[in-house]
Amino acid sequence: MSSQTAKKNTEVNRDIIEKLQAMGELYAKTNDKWRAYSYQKAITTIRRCTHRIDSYEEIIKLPGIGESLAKKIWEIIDTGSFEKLEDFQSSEYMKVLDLFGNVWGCGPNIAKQWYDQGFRTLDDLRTKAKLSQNQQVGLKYYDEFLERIPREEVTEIEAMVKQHALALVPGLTIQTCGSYRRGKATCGDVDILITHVDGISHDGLLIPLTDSLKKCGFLTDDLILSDKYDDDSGSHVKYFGVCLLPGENRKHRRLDIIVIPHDEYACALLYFTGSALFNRSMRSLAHKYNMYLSQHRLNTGVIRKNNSKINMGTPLYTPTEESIFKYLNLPYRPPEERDH
Ligand code: DCP
Ligand code: MG
Ligand code: MN
Repeated sequence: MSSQTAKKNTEVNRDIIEKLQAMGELYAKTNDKWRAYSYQKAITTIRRCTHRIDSYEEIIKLPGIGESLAKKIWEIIDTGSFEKLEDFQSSEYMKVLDLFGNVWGCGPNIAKQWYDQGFRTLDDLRTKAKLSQNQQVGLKYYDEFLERIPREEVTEIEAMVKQHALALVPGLTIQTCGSYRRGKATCGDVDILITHVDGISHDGLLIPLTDSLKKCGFLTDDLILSDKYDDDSGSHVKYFGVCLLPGENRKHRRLDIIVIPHDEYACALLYFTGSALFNRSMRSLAHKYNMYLSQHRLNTGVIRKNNSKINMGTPLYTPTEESIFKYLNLPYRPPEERDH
């Protein structure tokens, strides 16, 4: 979770981290969660090393790195290559899993199922597989969804959503989160968070908003619309879909909109800004303080038994992101420093 030093240290062991990252991602694609997690843990540990790692003895002493992983790390340092990764990357199985896993909404389990059913190409899926609505949309825009969205275009998409939302309800707070708020030059999708300071005017906005955006042709396909209150007794409503800006040579882009009550704004903003990895670290830190951090709120005095909460505790007053960092005894980190 260190920020400035993390950048420098990533440089010193960059080749190791990149190879471990690639391997961890492949394991995630085969749904080998345990291995994917060990790789992620090893990466976090190595990122903290302030110098170039250069002996096997040193690796095996690092916390959380066992013998088998240590040997692989040493192979990378000693030979500059990682045979298992290369084998894995060039196997037909991995290539197909990778291809199928990039269909929006398709997890490793479905990718595996399709592989087991004998499918090998996207055309196989189009012609032979039984596809859900979402998978059909995912396939239709397969290439477009793999392309990153330039930051400037995210700003244009945000402007479009703002225009329609504010025409319905003046005074809404509309904030683009995700990788955009973290300052990235390109984004995978557009994540927009909407609330209203008066605490009530956000209610009932989502459907009229998406209707308005559909009418003008901006929203082209729906993926998920959940306008019921979700888990954790929160009251977020969300829309996941596909949008297309007017004009020549435009591409279909993934758009996520979440509408929330104002008293949950800071926790939702923190969650939706991410990164996912950063969120996980924040949550596990909260856990250590017997707190519980969700996209809705930060609770204190939580009692857990065998990892399940037997007492949910009480919500803390969280008017800003800064206040959440403070409760967790962390120095504030601006969005640009929340990749890890
Ligand atoms: N999020 C999370 N855990 C997940 C998925 C998402 O905590 N499993 C949170 C953190 C993310 C945010 O939601 O930053 C938005 O999710 P995205 O999938 O849109 O991720 P990013 O915007 O960070 O990256 P990208 O540029 O790929 O969209
Ligand atoms: Mg995003
Ligand atoms: Mn998103």
